[in-house]
Amino acid sequence: MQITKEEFKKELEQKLDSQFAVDVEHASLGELYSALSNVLRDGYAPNWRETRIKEAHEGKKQVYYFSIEFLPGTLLRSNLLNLGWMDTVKSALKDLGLNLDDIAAKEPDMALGNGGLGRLAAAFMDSLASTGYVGNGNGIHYKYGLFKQKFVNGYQVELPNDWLQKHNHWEVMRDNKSVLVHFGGQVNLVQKDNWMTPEYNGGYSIKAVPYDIPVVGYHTGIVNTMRLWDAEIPESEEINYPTIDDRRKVEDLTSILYPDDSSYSGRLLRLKQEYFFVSAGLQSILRYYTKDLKQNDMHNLPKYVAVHINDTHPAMAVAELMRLLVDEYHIDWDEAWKITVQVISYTNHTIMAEAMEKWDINMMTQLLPRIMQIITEIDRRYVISLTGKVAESVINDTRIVNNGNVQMAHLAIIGSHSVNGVAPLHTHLLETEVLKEFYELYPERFNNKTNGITLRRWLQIANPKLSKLLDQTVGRDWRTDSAKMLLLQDSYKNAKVLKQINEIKLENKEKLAKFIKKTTGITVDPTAIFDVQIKRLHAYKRQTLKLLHIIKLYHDLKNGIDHPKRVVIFGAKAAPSYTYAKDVIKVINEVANVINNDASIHGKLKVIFLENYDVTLAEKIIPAADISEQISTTTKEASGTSNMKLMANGALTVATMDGANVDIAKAVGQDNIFIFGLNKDQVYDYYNKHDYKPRDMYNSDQVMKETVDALIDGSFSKAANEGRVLYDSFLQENEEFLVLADFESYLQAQKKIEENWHDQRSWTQKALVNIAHSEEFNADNTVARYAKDIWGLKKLN
Ligand code: 26M
Repeated sequence: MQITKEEFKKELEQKLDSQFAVDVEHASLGELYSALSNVLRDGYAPNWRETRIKEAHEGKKQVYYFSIEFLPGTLLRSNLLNLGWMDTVKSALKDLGLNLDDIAAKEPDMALGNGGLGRLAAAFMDSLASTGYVGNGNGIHYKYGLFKQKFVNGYQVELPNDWLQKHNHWEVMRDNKSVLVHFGGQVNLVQKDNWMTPEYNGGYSIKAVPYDIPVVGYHTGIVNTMRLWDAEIPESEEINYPTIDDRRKVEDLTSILYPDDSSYSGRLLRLKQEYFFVSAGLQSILRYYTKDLKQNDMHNLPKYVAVHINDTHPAMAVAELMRLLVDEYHIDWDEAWKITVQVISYTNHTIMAEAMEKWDINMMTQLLPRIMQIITEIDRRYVISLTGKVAESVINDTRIVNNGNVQMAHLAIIGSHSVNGVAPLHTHLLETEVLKEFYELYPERFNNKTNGITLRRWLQIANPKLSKLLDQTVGRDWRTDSAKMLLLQDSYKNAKVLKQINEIKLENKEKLAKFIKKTTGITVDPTAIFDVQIKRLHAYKRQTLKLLHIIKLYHDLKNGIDHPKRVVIFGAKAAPSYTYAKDVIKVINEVANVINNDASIHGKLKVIFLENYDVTLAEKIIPAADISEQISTTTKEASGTSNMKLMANGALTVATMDGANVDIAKAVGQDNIFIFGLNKDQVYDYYNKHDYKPRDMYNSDQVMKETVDALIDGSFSKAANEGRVLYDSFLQENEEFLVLADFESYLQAQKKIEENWHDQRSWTQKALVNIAHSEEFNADNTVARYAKDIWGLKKLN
């Protein structure tokens, strides 16, 4: 539905009046946000209703994307953009003396995810709706999102993120679509009507209540649904929960998002969360299939439904779908198994062993007795099917139930028809190293789907000026057909375009500089190199390598060796229980303090660690970046996605040949990226031969020694203990992340960056090539490949 400026103004005034009894002039920004979002809701509501009717009517296959995390950030501007209202509303607000950005800043960031995995899920939602597919999200309606990060004396402090406190203006609670999820008790199988039927003794049910959040497609008229489940006490059981404390125990189930993205915790509540949203989601799918689509033959389920599991967190979907088919719909086991495997597909997001989920059998038996029975049966049949055909060791390594644990990745692989990695190198490592034995058993299941990003958010919304320049140089079509962005290369030698790219970058840097001043009090020079590393804090991502580079630069400057002016900007949250990552934060903050306050270096180097990195902050930082730091230990970063966002905004990448950096290098060519460090074979050589001796490197390299020693020689005395922890970690024999092994090579790459910086014209040309080729990482295309190769979807008419 389109709207004129005058219509919009009238609607806004009416909403302000009816909701708050104020006029535009007296409305607060919060009131304006609320009224504006309500006008917008009225705008897309008909599309949302019609999409549902169309779906049911056309009966096309739909994908359900199961993810324990969705990280959409804020939705006001993306809904405005996708509905086609952005320009009209911006200009109408301007007429009223208002600014959209000020109003949009009132929206709480919907941070229901940790990082890459959750953000990818949100990007896929947007891309499905924007390219014409019916795709549904299925997840958890967490009361508290990912913690808010503050620094106190340089230490990370975590505060609750009460994003719902101010009400989520987009969601609709649909009580009539609630389902019950059963936990605990005992199960006996009894013969009933010729069928082994489970009889439950004891246990309890929790009511799963869906909150539906619209996913507005870009100029498609499609509005899909992201369904997030909340836990409540079933009305019939209120009597069993007489106290507030009792009630709280139920509500706790969906209360917090686990803030760890790199190691599994084995906690009972997490297991409950996983089963809760999986069971609720599958029940609601089957209800739709039978009631709305009026299908009665479960054998046709794979023609209508694809269930995708985002990492192993929803892997219980395999067992739960089996339970529903066998116990509730009385489908024979073998038939049910075929259906299940055809319906389910799985994405792996990590090769880090400590992140592989496993659940204790006893815990699972107590919480989910029927699910544990089913998993045991799947495992038993799996073992039988391979006995005598492959080596016993292969069976033992790949079976689901082993050493008192349920291996969730094994359940996911055995129960899916498709297993994909998220970048070619990552998929290759899955096939040849991490999941080698599975790859030999099921080669046809493995495939790669390189990650992508939402260019709508990271260009159109975050960088409107660069977007406009693209309009002027390649035409507006790039906004729907990103391949058109490649045409920007025709302007490679166009002085005017190069100048505009430069000016836009400078304006974005000025804006960020103001933000930095406001939030940290520190003055930074917008003409300096803005060198950016933004991602979760993790040893393998090596914020520590950046830190060593900073210390090296500082030493040089103090010794009269000149460097171009540089502002290093970090954004990173550490998992609250990850002490090493927290030590890194403390050290960076104290190093920053010393450097930022050392007048003797004349402001040539500034180090800014911005608090509370989230999607909202990313939108401020990314358009202002000159350098994108992608410096993980080769083989460890499955893909990375900040690398893609930063290149799209014209930052040049300094990177190891890891994850999707490999593909970025291929896309832009060696001249337009700064590659350094060990390659995958060299890394695996160290791992296999156990002969990485960082202390020898340190002893034989004076520069390295001086740099690393600064961590313990009193230079940064406020982080003496934490500095020692880092120092020891770097020098440990066979240190897993090979920090010092890449030190020299990293310095070389940074030297090259400085040389290039002096030639501004050639720098901007490189930026231009990066912007043009970022189209290769458009999530719309990623989703198109999932839709075709894995899910078998057709677009809505
Ligand atoms: C698991 C159990 C308990 C608590 C938390 C978790 C958990 C949550 C998130 C584990 C891993 C989680 O995320 C991993 C992740 O974000 N991986 C990243 O996925 C991106 C999208 O594919 C990739 O680009 C990154 O390289 C990869 O690190």
